[in-house]
Amino acid sequence: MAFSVPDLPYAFDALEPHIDAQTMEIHHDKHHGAYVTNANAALEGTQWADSPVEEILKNLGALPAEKQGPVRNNAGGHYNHTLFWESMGPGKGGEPTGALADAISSTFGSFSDFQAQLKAAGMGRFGSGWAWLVHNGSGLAIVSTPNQDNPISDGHTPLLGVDVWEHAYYLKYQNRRPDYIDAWWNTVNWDVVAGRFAAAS
Ligand code: MN3
Repeated sequence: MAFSVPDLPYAFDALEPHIDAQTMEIHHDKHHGAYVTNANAALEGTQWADSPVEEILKNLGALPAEKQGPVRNNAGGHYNHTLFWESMGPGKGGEPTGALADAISSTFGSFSDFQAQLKAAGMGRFGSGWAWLVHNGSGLAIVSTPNQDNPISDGHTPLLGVDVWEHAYYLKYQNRRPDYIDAWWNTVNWDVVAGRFAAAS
């Protein structure tokens, strides 16, 4: 079945004032919409047309050479944004609890050290891309990917990602990517992230 853009699990303005409604609407309807349209066009008529997106991204090298670029970018964009919308919510933020909190502290030193390192990964991504908290098979790690690449293609399990493409923040924050990342923490749904961590552990 062809991919479709999932409905946002909250209203466009639900993440105000941290992420503005106009950015959310354009980002979800136009940007995510285009990734879905282009991914479906690239996969149509191939043996991968009905495959789960995770399966496709884990096996990009198995695709026909001329499909690899378009699928990497557009199926990647679909996967990344679906995960991104689900990782946020109104009235969220704060800090994780339980096993995820313990793992973050033991891996990065403290929650604030973790926040600083993820922010640095997002700031250090030149141009467009993402910064991620992943489970790498043995524990937690922070990675960054260009464009719409996803750590799943490197064998890692993404737990949380922050979109640092300018389209994610430019209307409200202009060139101030650090301010956007600082505000984005107030939207993180740690229950969802903890669920991914439990499934990956
Ligand atoms: Mn985006």
